[in-house]
Amino acid sequence: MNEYQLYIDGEFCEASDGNRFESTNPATGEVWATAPGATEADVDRAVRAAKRALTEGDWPALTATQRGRLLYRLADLVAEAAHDLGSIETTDSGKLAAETRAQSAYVADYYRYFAGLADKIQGDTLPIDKPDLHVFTTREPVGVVAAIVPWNAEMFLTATKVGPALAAGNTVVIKASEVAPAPLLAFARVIDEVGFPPGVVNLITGFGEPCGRALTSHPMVDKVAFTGGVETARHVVANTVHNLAPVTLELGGKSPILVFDDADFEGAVNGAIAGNFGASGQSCVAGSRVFVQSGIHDEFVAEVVRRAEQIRIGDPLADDTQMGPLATVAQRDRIEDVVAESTAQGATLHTGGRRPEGLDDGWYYQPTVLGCPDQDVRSTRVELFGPVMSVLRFDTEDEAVTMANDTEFGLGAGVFTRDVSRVHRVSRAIRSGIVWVNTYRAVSPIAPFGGFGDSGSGREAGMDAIHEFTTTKTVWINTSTEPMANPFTIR
Ligand code: TXE
Repeated sequence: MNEYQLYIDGEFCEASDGNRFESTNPATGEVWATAPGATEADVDRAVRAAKRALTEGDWPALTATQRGRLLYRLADLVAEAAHDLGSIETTDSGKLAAETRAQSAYVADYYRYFAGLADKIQGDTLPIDKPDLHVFTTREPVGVVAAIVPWNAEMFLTATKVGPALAAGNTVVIKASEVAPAPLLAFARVIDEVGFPPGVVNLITGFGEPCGRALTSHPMVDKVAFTGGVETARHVVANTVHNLAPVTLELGGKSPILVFDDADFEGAVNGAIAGNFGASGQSCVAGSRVFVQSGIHDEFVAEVVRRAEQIRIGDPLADDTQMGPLATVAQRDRIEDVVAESTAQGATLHTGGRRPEGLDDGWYYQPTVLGCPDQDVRSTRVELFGPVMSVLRFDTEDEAVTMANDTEFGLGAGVFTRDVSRVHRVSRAIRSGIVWVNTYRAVSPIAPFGGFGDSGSGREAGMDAIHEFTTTKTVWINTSTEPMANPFTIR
């Protein structure tokens, strides 16, 4: 059994009430680790440590370049630990080791990108409309950041918050998901090795109640960066009524992939496969509504089904596995319910829709392709967070765009076509934070990431992320040789 600890104020510790909860390996259904569930008192201690570190001690005295150096060191240590951190993430969340290890290694590039930005965060000098005044702005850290991270890409979703937050001089309390707390609690050892002043980075875990609630409503929290589901986001936003902290929300979606008759067929099939079955479909940018133009619709469905049926499902730690289990049994139960409801509503089950044979211990589900007559079918409406592709037919470009935009979400979109004018028309018309053309699921530290509508607000990555974690200070300096005028003397 692996026993993890919280990391508060530079020390590893247990929860104040001594309680621990169990974490299950989704590939086997067996408990493999335990973690302390942070209490309100633990949350309070972590936030106070972060508050102290923000204004006292070594952290606020560092130059921006020195902060950047610490982030470079973090990047190097993450790169060294990538294989082990990836294995822990796979064991705890069921996500494929090939993905978690590669993602942990790429996470180092996120820290490097933000390390480089640390001393490039600058304000403006203003050509002010008054004599004898010199006015300039600086970008200041917002303060104590609460970073709430789900289980589906933990190292990555932590880097997109912690990288820009630290580069800008903030301090952070990271809350790891109770579904898979181990990777981030293991990451605390890497944080400890970097040598940040105590309290700059704190790592806790626990359930929404009390841990998530206590953290997001804490009066000393100045900013909340949240990735998770829409319903939880509503609680988070409601909690911030207590501290009025601005909130960045990254909430997943029901992203469309539009495949036109003139598309490169192989590329479009690969886009749909990657968008739906990569990470067992447990990806916020899953392209789970695939719209295919009539001319190639039947051929496309046949090929996608053939490819889905070839996917090797199994132990996510094994090198030759292509798809692992779902992260929780509740997740699989819900997918089964929605697929059953969708077929009852008239969807055709082209393939999948069942648990794979011989993998009874873990929470596995077959790659599934549903042919949907319209978007009244439930699988086209709700985020399933599983390997379920809903395919719909369209005739005209306008029809495709209208159908693609018929959703509350707006995170990603894929467009597959060879027509360059259509590329511009369609990517302009689609309401989503990201559009991929003839590719899908690409991310980079350099490119802003985030959504429209119920997919969230604010942007992670790129220079935009720095703006999310800084606030403007305006400095007015009287340069006159005369003292400031008496406000009650009328001239
Ligand atoms: O996420 P939750 P869950 C979607 C996906 C999935 C659904 C539910 O559709 O099926 O959300 O997943 C913490 N105050 N996404 O239940 O509940 C919680 O402890 C503060 C999309 O796993 O949103 C965890 O650390 N925090 C997605 C985090 O919120 C609270 C990724 C996320 O958990 C809280 C994951 C509270 N009151 C799920 N209650 C994406 N955008 O990629 C819970 N939490």
